[in-house]
This record gives sequence, C-alpha cells and structure tokens, in this order.
Amino acid sequence: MGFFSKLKEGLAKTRNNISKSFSNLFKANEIDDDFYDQLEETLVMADMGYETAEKVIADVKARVKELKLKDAAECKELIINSLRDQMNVDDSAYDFEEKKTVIFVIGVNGVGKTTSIGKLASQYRKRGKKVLIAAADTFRAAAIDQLKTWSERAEVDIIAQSEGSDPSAVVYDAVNAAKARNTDILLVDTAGRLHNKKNLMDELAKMRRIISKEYPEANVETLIVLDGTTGQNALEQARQFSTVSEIDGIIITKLDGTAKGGIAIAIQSELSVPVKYIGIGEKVDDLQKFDPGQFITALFADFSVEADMSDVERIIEANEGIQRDDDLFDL
Ligand SMILES: Nc1nc2c(ncn2[C@@H]2O[C@H](COP(=O)(O)OP(=O)(O)OP(=O)(O)O)[C@@H](O)[C@H]2O)c(=O)[nH]1
Ligand SMILES: [Mg+2]
Repeated sequence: MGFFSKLKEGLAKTRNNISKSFSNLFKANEIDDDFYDQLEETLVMADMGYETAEKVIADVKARVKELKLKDAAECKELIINSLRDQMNVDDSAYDFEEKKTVIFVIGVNGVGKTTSIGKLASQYRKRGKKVLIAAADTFRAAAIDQLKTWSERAEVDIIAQSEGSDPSAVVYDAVNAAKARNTDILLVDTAGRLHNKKNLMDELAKMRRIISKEYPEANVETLIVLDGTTGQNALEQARQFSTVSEIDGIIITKLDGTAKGGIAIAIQSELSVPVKYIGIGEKVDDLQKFDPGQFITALFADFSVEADMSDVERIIEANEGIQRDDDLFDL
C-alpha cells in the first residue's frame, strides 16, 4: 500500500467525524451566522482548534463576499482550500537535508522519537546520504538497544555508550565520528523530557554547545516529536517546548488510527513552526514529509456522499508541486 492510501486509511476515524458534521453543515441553505457558528463547531470538534477555526472563517467570509455566494453548498471548496492554506510549508523547510546537518530529536516520553529516527535514517540513507545516529538517550539500556535495532534495520552506523553515561559525551563522540567519516546527517536520539524539567533542558543545551564548539560548520536542526493521538495536548507540548528550546520543525506521529488527526492542521496553523514529517505506522516507510495537499485530500476524501469526485480532483490540481503518488488518484 502506498503512503497516501495508508494515510487515507489511517485518517478514517478523523474523516468519519468530519464527514457527518460537514455533510450536515451543507444541509443549511443559506450562508448566515448560524452557518458560520456551525462551521466553527465542526472545525473545533475535529480538533482543528479555535484559532484555526477563526482564521478559516474569516477567510471564507471574505471569499464569500468577494464571490457573492449565497448557497451554503458552494462554500465546500472554499473551506477545504482555506484549511489547506493554513498548512503551507515554506519551500526552505527541508534545506537542512542537503547540508551537513545534526538533527536533534526531542519530545516527551513515548511519542515516537526513536522510531522516527530509525525511519528518517533509512530514508536518508536510501537517498544516498551518509547517515550516523547517536544514542544520547542513555537513561535505559533498552533505549540504546532499541536504537541499535533501528540502526541495523536502516543499515546505518550508530555511536553509543553504556547506560547511564553522559549524553553529551555520546554527542561528543558522535560529532567526531561524523567529521572523520564525512557524514552528511547525524541524528541524535534523546531521552523523553518535559519542558519544565530544568536539568533535562540544561542537558539538551549542553549537547547543543558541544556541537557548536566541536562542529561549528554543521547546521543544527531540532525536531520535536508530537503524538498525534493526544490532540490538543500535542499542540500544548509544542507551545511549551518552544518557550525553552529552539525548534525548527515538528514530527507528528501515530496519525494512523486516531480520531484526532485534525490536530495536524491546528499545529501547522497555530505555531510558527512547520510540521515537517508525519508518521502513520511503525514500519520504516511509515514516515514521510508532510504534504498539506495530500493531507487535506486524504482527510476529505469522502466527506460528503453527494460530493462529486471532481471536487477532490480540483483540490489536487490546485496543489501545484505536490508529490503525486500513483495512488493519489485512487480515491
Ligand atoms: N501506530 C504508530 N505507532 C508509532 C508511530 N511512531 C511510533 N510509534 C510507536 O510508539 C511507541 C513509542 O515509540 P518510540 O520511538 O519508542 O518513542 P520514544 O519517543 O523514543 O519513547 P521514549 O524513548 O521512551 O521517550 C513504539 O511502540 C512505536 O512503535 C506511528 O507513526 N504510528
Ligand atoms: Mg526513545
């Protein structure tokens, strides 16, 4: 199954929620205050958040006025397009992949940091990059073993020390190995931490200092991993982390099987940090660059029984430059 089909399947529960309330929304005949109230409720119920809902509504109102629309059903595409616009990712978001880069992967316990590193390592390696991973989560021996398993699966080298060793010492070793081996991308796995655990945040800062001292020519990219099944909590985590740490991008995991997939839209729309990758399963290929057009198409694939497919096709067409999986049209 291709990534798009899997994404579509993974978002089935979210889509189910949305489908019902969206269909109801368009049963209204006129575009009036009630319609907008109902739209707000629909978006918020779908975990897209108040801020996003407000932005979409302002946007839709302006377009409705401009196009002199009267009929609620005519707003369907406007809403979908506006949601997609909320998620635009800047072209420069992935520039780091082409540089000598150290990627720090941070986040709270169990969100999918180690798994995402394994998947990214494999994908970068397959693209011809020289990849190295560093086991800087030294809290548990199991964490180091888990990363070793991923390094074998991804066929990339790993730098690790024993359980309980100083994470900064691991980073120091890894940086020197990266320089000696002419590594393109060094991925650093870190222990799960909360933004308010000062010693752990200090530890992160110390690891960063080692990089700037030992490997100043490297680009540093900090990615925070958020668990998509936790809905608004995920958004809150990203907010709080960004007050104490630099964050260059977000990885949203576990978008398979959650009913809270709308959170991806809220995160992208409400934080000034882009969502760069999404995870939709535990296998190595179940992580890809976040593609707003693809995401929206998957989310609204069958939102209204009476929607003609041309709606979806037009949305895809409006999405210039999106990667078209062959199965993207397999709606
Ligand atoms: N379904 C699904 N499971 C995922 C995804 N990403 C990670 N997981 C699972 O989530 C669990 C936790 O993943 P880890 O990668 O160990 O998470 P972590 O953030 O490294 O956890 P700690 O190191 O304990 O803080 C594992 O069982 C993973 O297989 C995903 O996209 N979808
Ligand atoms: Mg881990």
